[in-house]
Amino acid sequence: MDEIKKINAISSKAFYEEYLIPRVPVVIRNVAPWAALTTWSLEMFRQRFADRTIPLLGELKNMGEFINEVECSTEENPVPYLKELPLAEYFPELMKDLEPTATAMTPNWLANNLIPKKMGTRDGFCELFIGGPGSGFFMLHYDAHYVNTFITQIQGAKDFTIVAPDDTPNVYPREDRPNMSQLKDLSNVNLQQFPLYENANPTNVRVEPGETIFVPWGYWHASRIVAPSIAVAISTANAENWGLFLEDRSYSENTIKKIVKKSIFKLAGVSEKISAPFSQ
Ligand SMILES: O=C(O)CCC(=O)C(=O)O
Repeated sequence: MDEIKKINAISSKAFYEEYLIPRVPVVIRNVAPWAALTTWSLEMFRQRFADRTIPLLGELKNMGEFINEVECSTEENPVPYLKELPLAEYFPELMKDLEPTATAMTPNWLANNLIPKKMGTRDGFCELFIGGPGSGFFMLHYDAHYVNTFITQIQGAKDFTIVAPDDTPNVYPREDRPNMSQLKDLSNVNLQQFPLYENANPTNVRVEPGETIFVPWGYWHASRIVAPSIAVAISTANAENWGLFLEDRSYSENTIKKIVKKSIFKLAGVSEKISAPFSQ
C-alpha cells in the first residue's frame, strides 16, 4: 500500500472525490475546531469524572483510579486499554465538545436522531479510547457493517498499521468473524504459522494530537500507543455505504422505512395510533 498522506482540513466535496469514494486512507490535520482538542486531558478526566464508573476487561472501574494507572503504563508493564466505550452513554456531557461535525464526516446518518438505538449504532457511533504506552488495539481488524471510521487523536500519539482489502488473504481472517484477523499482534507475527503475511504490504503512520486518521470500510487496521493517549473514533454512513450497511445488518428498505416512521412520531411526541389516519 502507498504511504498514507497527511493533509490539512478539506472541503466535503474534495474529501468525497479524493478519499471517500476511491476509499483512500488519509490523515487530516485540524479536522474541526472541537473544544475536545484543547480541553480534554488525562487531568481533566481525573478532575471532572474521578467517581464515574467504566467497564474494563469485564469489571467496573473508577475513572480516577484508571487515569492514575494510565500515567504509570509502560512497555514492560502496560495497563489495559479502555477501548470502544460509547461516549454518549458514559460521558454524555462531553458529546458537545465534538461539535461542529467535521466536514469530512458529513453527512453522518448514524448520528441522526431518526436512526434508533435499536439499529445498534446511534449511541455507539462515537467511541472513546484511553490508554498508555505498551497497550493498543493490536489485533488487526476492519470495522463491521461497512462503516467508515475517523479516529481523532486528542492527546498522546499512536502508531497505526493499515492493510488494504486486497491483502485480505494474506492476513488470515477468522472463519467465525471475518473482520478479525488471526494475527493478534503485528509486532510479533509467527511466519511459520502465517507464511502468507510475508506477501502483505502494510503501511505505518504515526497519528499525533489534532490529527484524524480516515479508515475507509474494509481496510484492516491495528494500533500501538506511544504516549498516553486519548482518542475518539467516529463511524459514519451515508449514501456512499448506506446500501452495504443495511444489507449487512439484514435490514430491508421496508423495515427501515417503518423504523424511521416510528422515530418521527416519537420525536414529534405523537402516538402512531392517533396519527394513523394522517399517515397515509
Ligand atoms: O484508536 C485505536 O487505538 C484503534 C481504533 C480502532 O481500531 C477502531 O476504532 O476500529
